[in-house]
Amino acid sequence: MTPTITAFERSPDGGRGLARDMRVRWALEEVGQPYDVRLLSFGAMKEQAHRARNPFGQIPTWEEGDLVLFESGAIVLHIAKRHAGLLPAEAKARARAVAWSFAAISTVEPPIVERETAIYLERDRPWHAERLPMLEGRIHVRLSELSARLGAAHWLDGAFSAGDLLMVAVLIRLKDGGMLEAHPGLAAYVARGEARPAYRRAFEAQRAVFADRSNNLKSR
Ligand code: GTB
Repeated sequence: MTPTITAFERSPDGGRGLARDMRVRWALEEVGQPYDVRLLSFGAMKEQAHRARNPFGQIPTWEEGDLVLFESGAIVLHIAKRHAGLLPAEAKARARAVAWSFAAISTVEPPIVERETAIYLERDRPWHAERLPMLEGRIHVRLSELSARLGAAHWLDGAFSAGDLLMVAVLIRLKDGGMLEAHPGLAAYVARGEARPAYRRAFEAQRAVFADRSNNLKSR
C-alpha cells in the first residue's frame, strides 16, 4: 500500500527543504518506497480532519491503511524499521542508530528551534538582542560536542543510518545562518548528506511543490 504524507501547500521556506516533511521524503527515497503527498494550507492544517491525524495541527503526518502517525522522528523510524537501509541489522548498532535519532530530535534540534523562534517571532522584544547570542552560544556548545564525536568519520556510527538522516536534516536548518561554518567537520557532514541521491530526489520533490504553486499564482 502506498503511504500518504502531508506537507505544506505553500512552504514558508520557499522550497528550501527546511520543513519537516523533507526528512520523511528523504527516508522514503532512501528505502525506495513510493509515496503520495496531501498538500495542506495553514487553514486546513487546523481543521478537525487534519487534527485527527495530528492533534497539534502540524505537518508531516503519515497514513498507511489504518495506521496514522505524526511526529517526523517517529515516522522516519517507522520507515526505517519496515525497510532495509536505514537501521543496521545488528541489535546493538541498531539501538545506537535509534539513540542518534533521538539525539538529533531531542538534544540538537531544540536549541536550533529556539533560535529560529527568537529570530522570527521575538525580534521586537526589548530582550531580543541579549537573548540571541545566548541561544547561539548554546547551539555552538552542542555543535562542538557533536563535531568532536564525529571526528573524521563520514557518519555518526559506521554506515549511514536514520540517525544521520535526522541529524543532517536538523543541522541543515543552520545552513543559512552562518553557524555551521564555525564547525567545518559538521559542514562537510551536512554536505555529504545533501549529496546523497535520495536526498536530492526528496529535495526536488518538495521544491517542485513550491515551484508549481508559484507558477500557478503567476499565471492567474
Ligand atoms: N515535532 C514535530 C515533528 O517533528 O513532526 C514538529 C512538526 C512541526 O513543527 N511542523 C511544522 C508545522 O506544521 C512544519 S515543519 N507548522 C505549522 C503550525 O505549527 O501551525 C517546521 C518548519 C516550518 C517552516 C520552516 N521554514 O519556513 O523554514 C521550517 C520548519
